[in-house]
Parts: sequence; C-alpha cells; structure tokens
Amino acid sequence: MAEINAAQLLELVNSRRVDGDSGGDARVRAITARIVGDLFRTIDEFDVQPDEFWAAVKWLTRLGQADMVGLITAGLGFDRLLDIRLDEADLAAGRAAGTPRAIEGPLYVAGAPLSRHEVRLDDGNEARGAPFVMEGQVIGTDGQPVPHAVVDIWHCNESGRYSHFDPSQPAYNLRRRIETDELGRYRFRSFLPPGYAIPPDSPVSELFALLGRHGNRPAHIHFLVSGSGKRALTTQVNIPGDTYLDDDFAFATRDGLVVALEPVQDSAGYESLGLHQPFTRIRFDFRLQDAGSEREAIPASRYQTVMA
Ligand code: MBD
Ligand code: FE
Repeated sequence: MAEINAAQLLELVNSRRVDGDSGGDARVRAITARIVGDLFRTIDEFDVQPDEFWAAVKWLTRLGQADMVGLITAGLGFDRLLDIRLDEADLAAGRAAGTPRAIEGPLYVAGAPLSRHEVRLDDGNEARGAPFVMEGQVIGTDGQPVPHAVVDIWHCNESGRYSHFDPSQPAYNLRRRIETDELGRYRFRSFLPPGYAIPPDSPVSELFALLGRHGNRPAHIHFLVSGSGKRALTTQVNIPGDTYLDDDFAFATRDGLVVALEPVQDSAGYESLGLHQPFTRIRFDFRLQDAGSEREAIPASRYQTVMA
C-alpha cells in the first residue's frame, strides 16, 4: 500500500468494507466514522503524544475491568443528557409530564424480593439509623390510582455502597419491590441513606482528580415504577439538606424530586413496619404517564433490550 497522510487514513478507516456497498450496518458505520474522525481531530489539535494515547487506552481497559464505565458516563453527563433528550421528545410530542424521570445509574439489579403494599428495606435491623417511612400512591397523570403497580426501590447502605456491587452485603440488601394495593398505595421503612462517593484509588477517581472534580452524589433513593397501561418510570428522590444537593457529580438533581422530611410523633398505624417510636416520614406520589406502547410499560433496566 502506498504511503498515506492522516486525512487519507481516516478516509480509508471509514470507507473500508468487504461486501461492496452492502456490508455492515449503516447507522453503526456512520456513528463510528463520526467518533473516529472526532478523535483523529482531537489527537491532532492537542498534539497527543503516543505515551498519552496509550495511557488513555490502558485507563479505559482498567475502567472496563473494574466495571466502572457506568460511573464515568454519569460523571461526564451522558446519563442526564439522555434524560434531557427524552424530556424534550415528550414535550415536543405533547405528552403529559408526570413525575420527572431521573437517571437509573449503574447500580440497579433486577429481581429484588416482591411484597404487597409495604415492606422494610432494613431487614428489621434497628441499629441502622433513624427510622423513616416513605409512602404514597402510584397514580396516573389523571390522578387515578394504579392498583397492583410495582415500585422497585434501591438505595445504598450506611457506608454509601450498594449491595451486589459490594460483595460484603447480603444479596438484595436494601433492594425491594412493592406491589401497590387496590388504591395504588405503597409504603416502606428504612433508614435515610447517606450520599455516595466514587471509590477512591479507582480509574474513576484518577480521572476526576485530573479534572479537578469531586465524585460525590447527594443522598438519594432510586425507583423504577411500573403499572398496567402506564409508562415505566425510572427516577430518584433526593433527601434535603445534603451538601451535594446542587453539586451532584452525576448532575441528576431535579425540581420536584427533592422530598420533604416530616417528623411523626404518633406511630399508630405503622406497627406492621415495627414502629413504636417517633419516625421521619416522606410522602411522595409517583405520577405515571400513559404508555404509548407495550414496550414503554415494561420496567426494564437500561441494559435490557426489550423487544416490542
Ligand atoms: C450512584 O449511586 C448513582 O446513583 C449514580 C447515578 C452513579 C454512581 C452512584
Ligand atoms: Fe445511586
């Protein structure tokens, strides 16, 4: 092959294929071509040296080996970007808003134990911090309750770590699903989780140090809510008062999702959750849009490909 310059190389990389004009997938080819072109230009513009390039490759390899790619996508804004784009598409389509969506994050695990109406996420362990109850209804954007909806809940432990990804915790620790009652009601008891911090001494913390950024998330609880004929909703609530409420490394704080904490003195009616003492309550209703298709109603994690 003849000697080629950088522009000719890029053209070759992006035009090669085995089957004449028919090989491969047009969309994948086009997106790959754009990304490769952008990186060629970046290397040129910043005069990236071989040692820098290979250090970056090594970093990506370590990032994948540590299963931390999902932390980087969140920290560089991609997760929130996809939500912003979905919000814009909803607005353009005139779809009723309902409870705002918020990023799933990389720490969801499907198949959490399922209970009816109420559950304790803290496994009856009283030593896990001040008790709190979160309760409310799953409703439609018309305000009508959604009976037998499923509220899938996950939050971190006292040290800010999530079960499954932290092998020291029991399976499904602080992960539960609740099926709402005939009035669409759910309630659960737990402790108020702390915020999250990216693991120190990790590929993620290395990059964040080089970017001069912190890797903290404010205290939050995740939800994946679904119900018959409704669009499945992935969201989070934030607990007020956190230092990082408006400085989330994942940019996920949203109006309407910062809940109020209500002190409750009288635990009457909450005995089935083991409460005989004052506790903190969060009241929150999940307003679900109508599903536009069967696919939209399926409570799928972001990694699942759902067939229509
Ligand atoms: C989390 O707990 C989280 O929710 C996100 C989005 C990223 C890292 C940790
Ligand atoms: Fe989280």
